[in-house]
Amino acid sequence: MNRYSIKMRASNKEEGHISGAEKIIPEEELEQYCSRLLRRALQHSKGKPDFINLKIEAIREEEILHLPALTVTTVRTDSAAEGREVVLDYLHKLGLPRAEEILAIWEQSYAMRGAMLLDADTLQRLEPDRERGIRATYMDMETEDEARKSSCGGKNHFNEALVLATKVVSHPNIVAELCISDDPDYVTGYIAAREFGYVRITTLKEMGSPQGGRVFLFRGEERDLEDCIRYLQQQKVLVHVDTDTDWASGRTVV
Ligand code: PML
Ligand code: MG
Repeated sequence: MNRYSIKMRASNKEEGHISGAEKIIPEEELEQYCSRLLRRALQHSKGKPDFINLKIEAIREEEILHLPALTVTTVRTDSAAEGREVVLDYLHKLGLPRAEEILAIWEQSYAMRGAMLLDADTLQRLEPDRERGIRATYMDMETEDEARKSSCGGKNHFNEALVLATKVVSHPNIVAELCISDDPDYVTGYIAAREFGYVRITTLKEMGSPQGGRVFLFRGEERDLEDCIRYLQQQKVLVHVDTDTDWASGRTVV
């Protein structure tokens, strides 16, 4: 099958970045998805873009890594403080004694365009460009579920985050990922790791806050770093999800 990667990003002078999305799709669906992504760029609540970039690249089948989606658990929390406690618990489960410090450093990622790459033990920042951060990219979901496929016109935070987290924590040197959305009205965040899957935390920040960011926690030798960054930014990944899962709420509520 001939597949293509499509990436869309939209911006304007007032807001800067407005919207961005990506897909990996068969050639027959290329036209349809280009127009959906274009609509998404044009209808974003942040405003009208004065610049839209659509980048289309051919992908060979043998370049694609296929991964099963992480299992999903939902933890209900009523406040940002409670949410942060949940993150701390999970970081401790991973044997990371400097969990409190990791949470404090996470806040520095709020000003970045991409994610922070942080050494989980020394807490040294590892991104080559600290302002840009690491852009985990070239990934999409593979599913037979037509409703989920067609939701690509609008943003589905959860679907997109599950795909990204599955890719990111599948690298052997990434112990976990932490994420809070920068959308002011989206307070659900998560911690993901190979050990326990994707843990959604229903309240992880205050409603109305535009602060959000991602941290990838790295554990490994210096010689592993280059391969890890290459994987995060360039490896093509398709994440496979079951069609019979209640994706809206996640699988387990604890
Ligand atoms: C983002 O805004 O891209 C981050 C989305 C976090 C999604 C959390 C969830 O709903 O599981
Ligand atoms: Mg956002």
